[in-house]
Amino acid sequence: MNILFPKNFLWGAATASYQIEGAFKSDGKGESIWDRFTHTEGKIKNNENGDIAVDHYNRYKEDVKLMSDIKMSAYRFSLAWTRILPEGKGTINQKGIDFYSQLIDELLENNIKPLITLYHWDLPQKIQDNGGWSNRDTSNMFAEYASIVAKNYGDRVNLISTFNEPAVFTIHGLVDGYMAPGYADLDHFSAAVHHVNLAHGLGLKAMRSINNNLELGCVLNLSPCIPCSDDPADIKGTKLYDMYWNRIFLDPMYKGLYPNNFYKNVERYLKDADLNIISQKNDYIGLNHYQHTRVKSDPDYLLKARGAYGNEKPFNMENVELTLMNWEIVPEAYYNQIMELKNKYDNPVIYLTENGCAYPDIIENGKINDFKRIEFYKKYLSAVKKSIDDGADVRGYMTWTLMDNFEWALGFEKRFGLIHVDFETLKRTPKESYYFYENLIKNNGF
Ligand code: GCO
Repeated sequence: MNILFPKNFLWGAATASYQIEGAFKSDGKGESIWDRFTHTEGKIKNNENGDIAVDHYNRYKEDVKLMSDIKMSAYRFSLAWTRILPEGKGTINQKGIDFYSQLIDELLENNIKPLITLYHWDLPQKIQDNGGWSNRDTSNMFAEYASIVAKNYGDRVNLISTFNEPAVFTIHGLVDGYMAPGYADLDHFSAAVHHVNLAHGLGLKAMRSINNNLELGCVLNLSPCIPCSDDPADIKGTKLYDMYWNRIFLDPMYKGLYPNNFYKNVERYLKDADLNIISQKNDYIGLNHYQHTRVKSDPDYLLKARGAYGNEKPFNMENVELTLMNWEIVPEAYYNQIMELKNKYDNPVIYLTENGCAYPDIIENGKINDFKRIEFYKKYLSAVKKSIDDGADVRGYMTWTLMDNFEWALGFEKRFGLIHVDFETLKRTPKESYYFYENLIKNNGF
């Protein structure tokens, strides 16, 4: 063994409410945009949906036990806004509050630190009906929701992220329509970008006014963008792509400014104090990272974003190893991304909130020998270790994901879990990578 991590490094897994919980209208839960979107014919591969997902709502104890059996020290999960506030605002649904309260207690009893994400894409449909993120009121509603979370769980949970991957849900939700709510409307998109940023700032403020001990930040998916060739057009396209995918949330939140070329799009939505509210001090950055992005000059660069999600493989080079998502395996990009945050964003505390890979794992003789996933983890964790050695303040690693689950527009086909789930019976079976993770945790390295 030669790769050792710092003492007290957090080892965990990440999930998201819509992808695992199911129970889509149990115990008073309201409708979210993902309920609506998946129930619309033709939006999701094989018309699948998360109505049942992997039934974590009813099986959370079993799932926590699986984490505790290998001594995970952290678990990152998101709350469904519509369980807590079925209509997005107004009356609180006590049963929703209770569900997450029980989950948190179960985690704490098992020495697993809970990390909450407030918003992993499942906006209350009622709020969407009033314009969703294009409406400035939504930012205030988000802050109200955040304060309810801080009041109810802040005594037991101190790490809270406002959003998961705002670039993904705004671009895919409002530019190419590939994800909920499924629009292609650039004005809606620009307004949404600003209001999500604002909601982040207002959310931080609201939570801090309730509890000053919380550690707060945002989870961003960042990926170094590299041009496909030295053609100046490709180089220019890459800058643009980088702006949309990496900077329009990171820079306002962590630097207090919009990229110059984007400013004109949001100017009309900006009010005086907004940028100060948005850029108030974050306690950490949550980094989700899967691959780097190769960019070709393309006037439809934003619409082509879908390719980066894994539906097509337009920009991959030949002879590069790919995962089932058609994502390239490039651990150096992970190292570079972490170091960029260290060097250009003021050496922040970093939690690695997602990293992982999909493979077509199958059970053979009762075993799932996902050795490719183990190799992936070894490579990516070596990159993490190198970044720590080079001074990055990385405090923990959450693998995506605990167990196979509903992969958004791609339905149930792409398996990312350490634990295999039979989507018919919902039986959980640990893969070999789960046992690799067990040893990793035990040795604090590999
Ligand atoms: C995202 C999300 C996860 C995904 C994972 C694999 O990045 O899209 O945070 O919900 O399932 O990244 O695609």
